[in-house]
Amino acid sequence: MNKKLFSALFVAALCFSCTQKETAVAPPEPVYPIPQPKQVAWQQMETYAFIHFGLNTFNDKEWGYGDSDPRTFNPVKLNCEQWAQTLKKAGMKGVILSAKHHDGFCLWPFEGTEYSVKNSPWRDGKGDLVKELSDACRKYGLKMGIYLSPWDRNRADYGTPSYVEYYHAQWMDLMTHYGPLFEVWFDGANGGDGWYGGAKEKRTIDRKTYYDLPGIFAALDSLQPQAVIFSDGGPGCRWTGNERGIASETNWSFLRKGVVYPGYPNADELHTGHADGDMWVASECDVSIRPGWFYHPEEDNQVKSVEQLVDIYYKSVGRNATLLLNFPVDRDGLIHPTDSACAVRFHQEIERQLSKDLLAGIVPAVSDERGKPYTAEALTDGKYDTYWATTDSVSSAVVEFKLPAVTSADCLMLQEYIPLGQRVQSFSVECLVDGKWQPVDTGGEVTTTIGYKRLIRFKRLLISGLRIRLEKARGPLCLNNMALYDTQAVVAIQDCGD
Ligand code: FUL
Repeated sequence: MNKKLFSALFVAALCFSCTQKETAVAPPEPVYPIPQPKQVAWQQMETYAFIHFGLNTFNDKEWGYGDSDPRTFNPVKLNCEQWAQTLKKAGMKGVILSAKHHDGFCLWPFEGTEYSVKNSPWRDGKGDLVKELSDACRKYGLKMGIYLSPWDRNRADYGTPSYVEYYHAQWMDLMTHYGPLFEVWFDGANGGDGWYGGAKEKRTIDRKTYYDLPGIFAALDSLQPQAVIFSDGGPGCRWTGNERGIASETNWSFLRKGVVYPGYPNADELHTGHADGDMWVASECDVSIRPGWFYHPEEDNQVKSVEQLVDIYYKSVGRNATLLLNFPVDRDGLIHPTDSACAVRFHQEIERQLSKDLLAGIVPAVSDERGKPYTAEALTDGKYDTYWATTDSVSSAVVEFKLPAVTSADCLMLQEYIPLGQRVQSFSVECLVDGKWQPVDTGGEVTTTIGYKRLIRFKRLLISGLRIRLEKARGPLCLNNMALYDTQAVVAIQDCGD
């Protein structure tokens, strides 16, 4: 390049960056607590699967006592690729396997115990289910997670320090041999009666201290830094307080430090989160596609319908939580065809209902705007990382959309830009119907928090405008996306029984 051309380009670049400086304003300050980037990535997964499988499957149990014979574990057609393909088709982004449930039976050949797949007829005792599933996940692009029950009703030393060493060693093994884990699950149900090496007694432990969870969490942080740690109280994500897959309408992604521990008795607090919490611990909704977590043939006709699953989706993902949907793998070692059909059709139905965003590309009028690049355009540009924000002193605003034509609508989607915190405490929605603004009928669903995502279903209306009043927030507003749908625009997917 000749010198003249170089200096001309240099001056042009300088001028461009000066203009940028003049027009771009500073981003809003975060409002704490805020999520770690891995917690944002985890929430963006939205739906992922649970698999409960083990000796319970073959012995018709939910909570095995710890004495079922390992020789009864024989899933002759087991095929993790069938699981992965099904889950992929059902829109799941990952899968968490019960590597060991309360009965203590290990689905991988852990060297610290004889109570594992190595003493079963499956693959002549040479199988490793954790490996087979992690290979299938890699092949089909699913993330892998592990559930490892702290409570172990098989171990003779449960309740003593040596069991804690054993439990830590199990985690070390799982952390170091099966690739990256996106989530690790610490169940709150623990302690009580069990076989315990033949003692057959009740053992209680101090849930707060016995397992030395901080020690395991530290190892996880260094060996699996991307893994989000689930327990009743986090630190990565928290139980939503029920096993029905339903999050609270008011759902804060915060907990107060040092309050909640595994087995915490106050489920209501877990349900709403602590509005004044100082830790980011978003809620996860776990629910089984059947009544039980494990497979029972008599539940073959009790698989949740597409309609029930869709409702669960709106009440979990649509209320600032993730959905962890459980599949009880059957005695052949496969996801049962009914479960598979219902889950796939559920996903197709959600895709159908939320396929056409009626606000795409429409720039709303806003009562306040921070300045470039935090302008109203960002709300409907379909990008996650661009957002509209208000000026520092403003924590309420009105966002108004004019629609190009009268259209029917019945569902609104709102997203706060959570990397900067969760802020909105209250909002309301109005529609322009026959030239008059009227509040939408949400059927009683309260419009308080938004968080990562809120889906508000309302009575279907023919509308020409939409107004969202963001009434109260913990700081200036930062929202990255808004969308509007007519979920009944196209004929619904048939239910799985049809
Ligand atoms: C509970 C357990 O006791 C159930 O068996 C199941 O594993 C569920 C996901 O968590 O606490």
